[in-house]
Order: sequence, then C-alpha cells, then structure tokens
Amino acid sequence: MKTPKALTIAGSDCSGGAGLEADLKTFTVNHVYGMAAVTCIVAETPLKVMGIQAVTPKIVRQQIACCLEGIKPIPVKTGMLFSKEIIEACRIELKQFSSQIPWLIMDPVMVATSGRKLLRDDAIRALYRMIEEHADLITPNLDEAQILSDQVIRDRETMQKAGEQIARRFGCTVLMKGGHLKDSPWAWDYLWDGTRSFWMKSPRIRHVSTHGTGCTFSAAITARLALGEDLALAVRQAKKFITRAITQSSKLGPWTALGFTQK
Ligand code: PXL
Repeated sequence: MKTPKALTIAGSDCSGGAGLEADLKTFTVNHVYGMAAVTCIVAETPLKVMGIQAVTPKIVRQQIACCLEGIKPIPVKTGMLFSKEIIEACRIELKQFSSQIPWLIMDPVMVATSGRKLLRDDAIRALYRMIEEHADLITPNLDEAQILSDQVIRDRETMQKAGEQIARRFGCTVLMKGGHLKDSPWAWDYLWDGTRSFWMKSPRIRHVSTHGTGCTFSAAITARLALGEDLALAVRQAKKFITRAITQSSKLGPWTALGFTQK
C-alpha cells in the first residue's frame, strides 16, 4: 500500500499544540507520513514564549535536501520561518526541488497567540519574495492578512477585499482564516484562487485557547492534498478537522490542548 507523504518546514513548539509538533500529529491522524525540517526551537506554552533559538540556515537547507532528494513529488508546508537568513535558505533550497513540490502551502506565521513576534521585523521582505516565487496557497489569519494586504479587516466584506488583494499581489491562492473576526457567532474562512471563491463557516467556540489552530488548519489542508484531494475538498475537510480539534480540546494544567483525532 502506498502511504502519502508530506513535509513541514517549521519551528518546534515544545508544548505540542503548534509548530511542527501540531503538523506531524495532524499528518499522522490523517494517515499521511510526516517529515519535518526544523527552523527554530521555541520554549513556550500557549500562555507565554520563554525563548527562541534559531537553527543555522545551513542545517535547514540540509534537512530540506534530505527530505526531498530522490523522492516522488509531495506537498510541502511552511510555518514559522523566523529570520531572513532562514527564509532565504528555504527559498533557495526549495527552488532546487520545485519540480517535486506539487503544492507549497505557506502559513505566514508572524505572531504567537500569546502576542510574541515569531517573525523578525527585517524578515518581512524575504518572506514576501518567497511567497511570490514559491507559494501555491497561503493561509494567513486576519492579523497576517492585514499586513499582507495593507488593508484594515473589520468584517466579511473587508476580508474578501483583502483576500483578493493578497492573491493579486503574490500570485497565489489565499485561504484567509477568519476565526478571530470580532462580534461574529461564526468562524468564517474565505478562499479565493483568482477566479473562484467560497466561504466556509463553523460555530465559534468560545473560551478555548486558539494556540495552534492556525498551524493545524494549514497542516490538515496539506495532509488532504497529500491524500490526492483537490483544493476545494481538501480545504473543506481541513475545516472539519480543525473544528473537531477545537471542539475536542481538553484541559492540560493552565491551558487547553487541541484534540488531534480522526473522528
Ligand atoms: O501558531 C503559530 C506558531 C507557529 N509555529 C510555532 C509556534 C507558533 C505559536 O506559538 O510556536 C513554532
């Protein structure tokens, strides 16, 4: 039996709710074999970031090469890339393997739910260049979408405008994660691929930590693409997955942990 595979290029969240740990759990419960190239190590919980240690750009490139050399095409996801040096390393290495990457899903991670910056200020230009050159799909949350589009997002109408602006600017499909939209009883997400668009909604679940939901949603899209689904189906299945993960989250000491389950 052939097992689908996927690669994540991301930071490590020791508390297991976000970053490459979330990605690998999501791949596994979706029956996808997961590989991970680590960009940095984050000492954190959903409540605070204690420290960040970057990995050298050289070993980031070597990990990507090890995971992609000689293998059949697989979807690749990026998460926290942290510095311009690491982004450049990823951009250059992914170029070498572009024919083997049918889908590059970029989650433009900028800030943790706890408020700490996960992308250095001087890295934004390098990130934009990498999105322009490589991304097939980007999955910003509302804060990231405001930065990427230079627009203020207040409601569904402004979400849609910003999504279309980002797609034009970067030449890729946009899935905007609207879970943080204020005063809405629904968590709305908007997909725009340059010609087609659709909305997805789920009931908004209050009083649950949102740490890791962005990573997990994007990882679930990556997993479903690895399983061979088309983008529209992959995104819908991923929405079901993240809604279930939030619904099934459970208390772990002072915070809640997402429920990474298949059913
Ligand atoms: O949710 C964004 C995110 C991504 N990657 C890593 C993280 C976080 C949030 O804390 O730690 C490694």
